[in-house]
Amino acid sequence: MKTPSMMCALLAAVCAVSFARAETWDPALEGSRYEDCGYLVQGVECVLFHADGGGLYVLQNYGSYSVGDYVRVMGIYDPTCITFCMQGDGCILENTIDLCEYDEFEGCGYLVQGVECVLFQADSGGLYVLQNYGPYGVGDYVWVAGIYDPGCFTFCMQGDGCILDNAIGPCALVGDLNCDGNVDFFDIDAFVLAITDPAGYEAAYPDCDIMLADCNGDGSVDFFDIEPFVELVTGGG
Ligand SMILES: [Ca+2]
Ligand SMILES: [Ca+2]
Repeated sequence: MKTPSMMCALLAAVCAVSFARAETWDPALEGSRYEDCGYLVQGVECVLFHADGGGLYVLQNYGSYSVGDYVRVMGIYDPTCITFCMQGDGCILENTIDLCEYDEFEGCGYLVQGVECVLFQADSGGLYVLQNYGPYGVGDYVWVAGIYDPGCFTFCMQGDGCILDNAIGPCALVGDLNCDGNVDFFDIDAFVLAITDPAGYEAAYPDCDIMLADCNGDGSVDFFDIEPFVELVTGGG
């Protein structure tokens, strides 16, 4: 096994190789600017940058970051660099390195059974592993808000990444007038009340949203919503 001091010596050697190349850098290659986020991972000989967009790179500059950190790297891509790392798809030279900010995710979707895990099938199209499922299970229609991590490592072996530190709750369903999470025949009485007596509806269902009776999505709750409501109830039941 390598000692820490040996590893430092090896890293220094990488820098020496990279700097040597940088000194003879061809300005014509300035166009190959590189920028991406990804994880720093432990390779066979070196710490490497595993980019979200694909590729495993040796960095000239690791800053104060180490294995496991999620970082944004900007530099110049050199596919032909020679290092002792013996793996990867080239080097990123003269690079800056900072913590990478994740995108936020918020949306509704169904929890579905995947090969290894329960997954979140978002209405917006992606299939995600959630960090927190709360009391919910397969078949539930839920609202999820959290941090989207496209490069997470899980044993689920499928999906488009993870949503971390997420909140999860029931998702408001159009037509769910008794707000029990389903659109079915039990919503009919509440729907009729909503369109005929809005004040009576608010009194009877103080925790529900009367706008969920706007089944044709025109912004008002009225008799024009009856036909699309019937379609929702009969189609969903
Ligand atoms: Ca309902
Ligand atoms: Ca309407």
